[in-house]
Amino acid sequence: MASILVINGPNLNMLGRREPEIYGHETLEDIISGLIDLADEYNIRLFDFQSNAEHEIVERIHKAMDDDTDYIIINPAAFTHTSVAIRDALATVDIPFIEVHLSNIHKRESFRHHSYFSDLAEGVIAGLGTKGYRLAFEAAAEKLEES
Ligand code: CA2
Repeated sequence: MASILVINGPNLNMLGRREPEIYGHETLEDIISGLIDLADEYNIRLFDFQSNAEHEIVERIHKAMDDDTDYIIINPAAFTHTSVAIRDALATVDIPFIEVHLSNIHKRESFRHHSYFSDLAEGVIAGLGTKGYRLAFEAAAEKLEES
């Protein structure tokens, strides 16, 4: 059975509780439960991980090599714009990944316009809210079916 790992970075555990005008009303638990249903439909094993700590995300990405993760969907949140360490971890494990953002980072402050991940990602989705996770999951699942 193929496996997809969904990683969410700092503060995304607060989704649905603050700033709904930017990030919407759905909680992270809602997003993950929607992805669990999709994973069942595609017969894919879903791993999910959220952390507010950079080193924990780096370590979870390393672990993805040992648990035979086939694809990663990652919203690195604020680390998108700062983390060479998470970028290097993704490059090291060499597992294909899709970068997801709830908001359109290009419509926001200029410091959000640069991502340390986009040039390594198989695809980037931004600005489509929580639907972006489902689209990323379907794209990853279909790639895995093809391979
Ligand atoms: O749009 C996205 O998904 C972001 O990755 C979200 C990050 C932000 O730093 C990126 O520039 C774009 C922030 C996540 C913070 O999440 C919160 C959720 C609810 C309330 C407060 C923060």
